[in-house]
Amino acid sequence: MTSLEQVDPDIAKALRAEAERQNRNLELIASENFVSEAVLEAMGSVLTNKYAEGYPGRRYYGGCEIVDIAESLAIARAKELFGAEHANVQPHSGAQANMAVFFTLLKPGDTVLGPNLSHGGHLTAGSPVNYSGKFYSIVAYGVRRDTELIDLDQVRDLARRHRPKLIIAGGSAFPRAIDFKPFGEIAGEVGAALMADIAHPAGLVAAGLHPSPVGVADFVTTTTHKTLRGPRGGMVMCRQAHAAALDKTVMPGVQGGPLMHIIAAKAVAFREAQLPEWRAYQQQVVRNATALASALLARGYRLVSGGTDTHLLLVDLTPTGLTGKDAQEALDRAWITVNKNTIPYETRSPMVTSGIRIGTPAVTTRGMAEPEMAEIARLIDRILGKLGDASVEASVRGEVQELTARFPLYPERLG
Ligand code: DSN
Repeated sequence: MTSLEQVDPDIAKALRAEAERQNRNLELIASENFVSEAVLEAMGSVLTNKYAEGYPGRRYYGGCEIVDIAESLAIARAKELFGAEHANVQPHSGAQANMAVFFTLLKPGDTVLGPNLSHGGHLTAGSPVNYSGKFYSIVAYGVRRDTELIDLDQVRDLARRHRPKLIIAGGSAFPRAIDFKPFGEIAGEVGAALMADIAHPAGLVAAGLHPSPVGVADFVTTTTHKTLRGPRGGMVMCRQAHAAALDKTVMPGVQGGPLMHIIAAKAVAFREAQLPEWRAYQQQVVRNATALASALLARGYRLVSGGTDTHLLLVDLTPTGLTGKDAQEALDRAWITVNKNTIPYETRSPMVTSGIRIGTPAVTTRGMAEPEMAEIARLIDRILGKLGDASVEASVRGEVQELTARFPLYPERLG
C-alpha cells in the first residue's frame, strides 16, 4: 500500500481513476499532453518544501543552494532550446507569464493591440472578463473572413490608428503557423513592444517546425505543458535589455515564492527536449495533425482556414448543424476528449460554440501515427454522424478502448 493510499484513500482512488481515464480515452485536447515519469518524479519531489523568493545566487531565504542548481539548469536549458538571451522560468502559468509582461511594460489604461479571443486569441490578450481587458485599453484584430488567416493589413491599420504600447501575436486556437516578422515590423513602425505568446506551438518552435519569435519579439511567453511536454507552468523569454525589469516584475511584482519542484521539472523537460527523439516527436505531432485534417476533410468536415500547419485543427461544425457543446458531450460519452471552441465570426456563446478544437500532441506522445489518425477521424465521424445514438456511442467506446490499449500510458502506474 502506498503512503497516499494509507493517508487519503479517497484522493488515491481519484488519482488512480484519472490515470485510468487518461489511459483509456483518446486525448485530443490541443493544449494537453502526457509528461514523462522523469518529469512527474521531479514534480512530486521534496523541492516543494523550499521557499526561494529571488533568483539563483540572490535569494531572500537561506538554504537555497540546492534549488539554485535546479533553477540555473532550467534557465540555461530554456535559453539554449529557444536561442533566447534571457529566460525567467518562475511564472506559475501562461496567464501569469503574460501578466508579467503587461506589468513590465504598461501602466493601467495603456493601449494594447491583441488577437480577438474568438479568432484564436487567448483570454489574457484583452478579454473583457480578464484583468487584461479590465486594466488596459484593448484594440482587437482578427482573421480575414475569406482566408481565415490573420489579417495583417488590419493589424497594421489598427496599430497606426491607435498607437498601442504593446502588440500581441499568438494565442490558443490558430491552426496556421504565425509569421512573427511582419508583427515585428508593424510594432517597430508604431513604436510598440511586441509580445509573442507561443504557449501552443512552443514545442514546434523549439524543434524548428514553426517560425520562432525569438529575436523578433521583445518578449516571448509560453506555457511549459502543451507541445513542450513539461510540467504545468509558464515561462518568459526576452532580450537581455529587458531582463532586470522582467525579473523584478515576476518577483516581487506579481508572484511570491517560486514553485521549485515545478521549476526542477521544467529543467527535466528541457533536458528531454535536447534529445533527437524529442525533435522526431514534434515532427510526428505535425504530421499527425496534417493526417487528421486530411481525413476529416475527406469525410466532408469544414476546417477553419482549410487545414493546419501546426498541432491543432479547428472544425467548424456549422454545416453539420451541430454545436460545439453537443459534439464535445457526445464525443466525451464515447471516450474521445476534445473541447468546444469558438470559431472566427462566431455567432454562439463560448459555452455553446460552433466548433471543436482538436490537437495531436497527447496521442502522438502515446506513439500513434498516421494510420491511427485515419482511425480517429472515422470514430469522430461515427459519433457526429449519429449524434446521441447510444448504441453507436457504446460501439465507439469499444473501438476507442481497443485503440488506446495498443498504446499503453503510464504502465508502471497502472500495472
Ligand atoms: N486553456 C488553454 C488552452 O486550452 O489552450 C489556454 O490557456
